[in-house]
Amino acid sequence: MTAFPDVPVIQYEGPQSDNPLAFRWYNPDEVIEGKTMKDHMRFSIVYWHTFRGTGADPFGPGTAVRPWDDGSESVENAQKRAVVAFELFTKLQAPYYAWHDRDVAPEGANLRETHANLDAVADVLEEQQKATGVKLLWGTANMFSNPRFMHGAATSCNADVFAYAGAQVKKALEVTKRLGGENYVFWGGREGYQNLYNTDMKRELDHLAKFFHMAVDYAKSIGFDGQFLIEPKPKEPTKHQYDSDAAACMNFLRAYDLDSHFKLNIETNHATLAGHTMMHELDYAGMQGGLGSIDANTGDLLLGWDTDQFPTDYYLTTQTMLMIMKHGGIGTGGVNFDAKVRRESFEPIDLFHAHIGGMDAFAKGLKIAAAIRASGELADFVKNRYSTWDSGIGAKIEAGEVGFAELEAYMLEKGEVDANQSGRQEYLEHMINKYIDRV
Ligand code: XLS
Ligand code: NI
Ligand code: NI
Repeated sequence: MTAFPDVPVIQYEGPQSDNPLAFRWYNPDEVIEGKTMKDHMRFSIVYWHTFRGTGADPFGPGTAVRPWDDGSESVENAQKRAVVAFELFTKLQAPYYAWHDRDVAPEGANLRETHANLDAVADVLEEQQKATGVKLLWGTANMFSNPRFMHGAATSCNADVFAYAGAQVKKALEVTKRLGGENYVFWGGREGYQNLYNTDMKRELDHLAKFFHMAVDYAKSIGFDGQFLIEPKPKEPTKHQYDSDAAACMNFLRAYDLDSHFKLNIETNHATLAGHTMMHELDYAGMQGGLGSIDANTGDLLLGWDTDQFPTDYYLTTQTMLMIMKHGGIGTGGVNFDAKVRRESFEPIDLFHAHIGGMDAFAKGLKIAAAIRASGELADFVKNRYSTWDSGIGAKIEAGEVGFAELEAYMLEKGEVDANQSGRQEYLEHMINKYIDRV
């Protein structure tokens, strides 16, 4: 049985290929800076958008044609779907995938039944992982769809909801461990507020931290040694999400003594919703030692919500790979396509076009970034721009040898600052184009 009879295993054919079902740039075994493309990217496909997305929007129902799915919430349907998912992962040569507990298995009549459903589907996932070699990048728990989570999960005003969420994450951690998951992610879901009149923000944040500490303790007790990740997002579904951006997350982690256990999973469309670029969020997380993984998508700059589109923009992928390489790589994380095909792209084949385009855009971004790094042109410019800090008064300031009194004495003697140099933004933007042209 095959769900995609007309799709072969996608192969690298090179930039001149006109075959839409081939990679033009993603060549898994090609070595760049001493590492294969496969290991640089660690591509991952998400279960939720790709296998549970229907294309429904607030104005109409789903449009997606998915012949393998009978549309029911049965365990049997979920198990069949899992087999199809691995056919797609394999045909795209994606080494990893990621899920929420509720994507892979349906909720039962009670928690006991829900746990059993998850186990029953995990049996198939485990079997498929073994048969194909595809691995689990991360697991997570959906603590935002069910109405019980209307006020949040760990930050709910209702203590029972916190307890339910704890039980759910306990199970999700066990299944993630069973499937060899390399990370475990917390995206905030409904952890935030719609208004402050009814919200005790301090109490909610204390609870959130307590929840994370419980997760760390439980992971330790079962021997799960995957990396914990928090996924910043500023808004949607709530008006203010507590994990609003990389800086807010790092502050939260430090304030509650969680920074040694958590890193960040940075998502492009969340960065732009926060009023930042992906490059900014990656550089910030990286310089704080908190860069763990990325959710690779893009937004539509004319739309103000999380559109989760597949990335094809070389500037975006170049900047992303420049930052990842600058900060020493993605570790146990990956380039995870938290992206969905448009409602109008309703055919199964669109899932392939979408991922091939995203993987190729990242592969080319990696090559461009490597070329920029190899020439040293950009790094030299930046180094030179800060050269006044390498000797003289700059070096003394950095070394902590002087205070305001010495600075005053220095400036009284000198009278005026040395001339400033141009930032050369336009020169640099044009220079980056040179590498995009040449790769
Ligand atoms: C939502 C998030 C979500 C997480 C996983 O905006 O991106 O998909 O990645 O819960
Ligand atoms: Ni995401
Ligand atoms: Ni998102």
